[in-house]
Amino acid sequence: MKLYNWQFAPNCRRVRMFVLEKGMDLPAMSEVIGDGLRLTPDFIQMWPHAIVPLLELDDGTRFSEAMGICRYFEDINPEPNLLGSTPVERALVTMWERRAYDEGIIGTAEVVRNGLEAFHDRGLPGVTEVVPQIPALVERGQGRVRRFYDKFESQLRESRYVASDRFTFADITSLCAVDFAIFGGMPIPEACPSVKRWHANVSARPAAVSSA
Ligand SMILES: N[C@@H](CCC(=O)N[C@@H](CS)C(=O)NCC(=O)O)C(=O)O
Repeated sequence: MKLYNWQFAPNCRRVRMFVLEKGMDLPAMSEVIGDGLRLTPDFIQMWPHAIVPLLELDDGTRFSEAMGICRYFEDINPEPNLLGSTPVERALVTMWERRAYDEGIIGTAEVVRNGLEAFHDRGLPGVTEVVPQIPALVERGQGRVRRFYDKFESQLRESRYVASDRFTFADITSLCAVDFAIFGGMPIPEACPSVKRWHANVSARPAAVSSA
């Protein structure tokens, strides 16, 4: 089994942290970022979807999408459960994990991909042709991340963890989202003390430290 990885990328960290929380060893990893923070030509030729994380099984089956990869790891190694152990908990984990991805990670991606010179002409991931940056998306992304922080503040005022009374994949994606937002110049606002408390708590987990 091989995990095609970009160490800095938040979506790859979602998978690395999930595997470590499972108590599994990380699969063999192949770093796919070359010059100028670009996927290497060899990787794109092998995987024209041009996106990581990508998992390759020993029989040659390949699949990307962090959620799909983590679902595979949960199925082959069910404990500790991270995707929900009842129909209701699974639905809640899916909902909060998706919100963290759509609002936190994608909101920050809008800011970074449309604002940083390193992503000039690469406004979208998973696309190999030129995609010009749209500067107006920086402000829109910042608004999205502000709403993400507000929504998670309300939730974490009521709950120790994001989706449940225990740690789940929703916390993993939320942590990756917050750390990516911090990198993108959007630290946790002072008005979000519950997010700060939760962030300090989950950041201290060994899997959080080792996956960073
Ligand atoms: N929906 C995908 C998103 C994956 C994604 O956006 N990956 C980024 C890194 S975080 C990527 O492959 N970027 C390639 C590039 O920028 O060329 C998932 O959840 O795994």
